[in-house]
Amino acid sequence: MSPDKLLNVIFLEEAGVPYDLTHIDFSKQELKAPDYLALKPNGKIPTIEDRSEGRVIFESGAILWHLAENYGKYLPSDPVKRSEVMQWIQFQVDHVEPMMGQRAFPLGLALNPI
Ligand SMILES: N[C@@H](CCC(=O)N[C@@H](CS)C(=O)NCC(=O)O)C(=O)O
Repeated sequence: MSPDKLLNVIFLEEAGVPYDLTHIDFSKQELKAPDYLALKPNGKIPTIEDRSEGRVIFESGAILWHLAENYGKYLPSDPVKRSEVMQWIQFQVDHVEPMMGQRAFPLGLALNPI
């Protein structure tokens, strides 16, 4: 599992929010199937379906922000501190995740050739 998916799962675990995971098979091009693209136009994971609101959210940073706001966890009310949280989410998404993804994706391919 690559870090963009782990980020959201770690939140759910830490916050004690119940969730279900759906397995996506990259080799079957499931991310590019019309029903998936209807939910997530860029055809990538992660995507969540928040059943409490009946809507879909994509992009790991946006998902994290959505969960933090909706479940009232780890997001300070002070605007300066909220901004700091957003800065670290953005740092993770823009700088940490891509580097880890570049390592994880070829490793996954090597272990499970398409
Ligand atoms: N910036 C996106 C990155 C999403 C992303 O690149 N996901 C990869 C897996 S780590 C993916 O779905 N790759 C399949 C593809 O591009 O077809 C996020 O944080 O959600």
